[in-house]
Amino acid sequence: MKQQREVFFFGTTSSGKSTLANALIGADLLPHAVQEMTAGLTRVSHSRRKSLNIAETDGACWECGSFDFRSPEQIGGRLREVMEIYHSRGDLAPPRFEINWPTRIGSRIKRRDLAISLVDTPGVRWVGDDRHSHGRTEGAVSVVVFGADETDERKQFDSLNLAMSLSDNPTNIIYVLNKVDIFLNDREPNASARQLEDRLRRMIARAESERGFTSALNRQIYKVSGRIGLLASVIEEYGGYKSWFARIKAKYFQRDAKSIEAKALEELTKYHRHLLDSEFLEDLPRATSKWTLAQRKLLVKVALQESMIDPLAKVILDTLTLLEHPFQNPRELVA
Ligand SMILES: Nc1nc2c(ncn2[C@@H]2O[C@H](COP(=O)(O)OP(=O)(O)OP(=O)(O)O)[C@@H](O)[C@H]2O)c(=O)[nH]1
Ligand SMILES: [Mg+2]
Repeated sequence: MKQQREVFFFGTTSSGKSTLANALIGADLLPHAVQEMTAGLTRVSHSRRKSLNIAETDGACWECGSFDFRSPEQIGGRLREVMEIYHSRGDLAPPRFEINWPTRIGSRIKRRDLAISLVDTPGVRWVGDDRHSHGRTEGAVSVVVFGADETDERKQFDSLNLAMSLSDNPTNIIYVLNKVDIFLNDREPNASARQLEDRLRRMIARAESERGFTSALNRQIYKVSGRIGLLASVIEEYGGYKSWFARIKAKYFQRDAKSIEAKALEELTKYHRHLLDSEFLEDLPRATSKWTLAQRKLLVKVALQESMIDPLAKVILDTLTLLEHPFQNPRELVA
């Protein structure tokens, strides 16, 4: 029997929770949008099978039950439809989705007795927003996502408090500063990100001390770009870049692989001037459709590195594994 371990995503609306979860999944499954998007809870469990189940919730006026959907478009499209109906009505119980999917992060788990689920939540929308009735996150890892473009500090503090109040142990919370790509145009991108990071670190310390946690640890804040990570991991998967076997799988077994790869590549090229050396840029044809496989592979490799998605996946998996050995956990030793 596998032990199921959950990873919850918290944060203010539009901080990029769904985009980041998608990047760790390696597919564009969870709907994301400029305006408030996610409604209800969506659990994505790592599995070799692909499926979608929509739970019967109070007043649900959408089709519930199991769907034999295999492509990210089908699943993401259905989630979006249901979430839009829910937002437009306002009087219904929030929907609940269960997805099985072969996730990028889950495929890195070597142990056969451990299984991972990612749980996407709706954002904290206003100060005091308490629509989160999903209960405590005991025995789970919580990822608190801060958007680098968020200006409302009180809302950020509220989302932080929510994650802390639902968690049984502050060492199981991972802090992420997302959208750091917005600093790419700055003269000193690292300095801009560091300033924000310092402010957030002070905010975390304040929230911890208000809860009576006497933390001796300097909380780490992981800087990522969910957007770049999502695009790069989707291209890698649907272009079959990892091996000849992956290329055959993409070509013959993944629906719409070619168009999914092309769409993500087109999007990613918006960033390529920041990612690639000028020498390399000179040789690149203007149209992405004319790029060679080697050129596409290089862009994806650099984008994945810059996005810091895989190092974040490692931190999440390390934290999940530590949950089983509480006495290796520094918090438990000093408590
Ligand atoms: N530049 C940039 N934009 C991002 C990044 N991640 C997400 N976004 C954008 O931010 C907006 C919100 O992203 P979502 O993933 O929907 O955010 P969310 O936190 O899930 O939002 P709710 O579900 O509504 O709470 C979308 O327009 C995304 O494209 C990123 O790393 N960089
Ligand atoms: Mg969302």
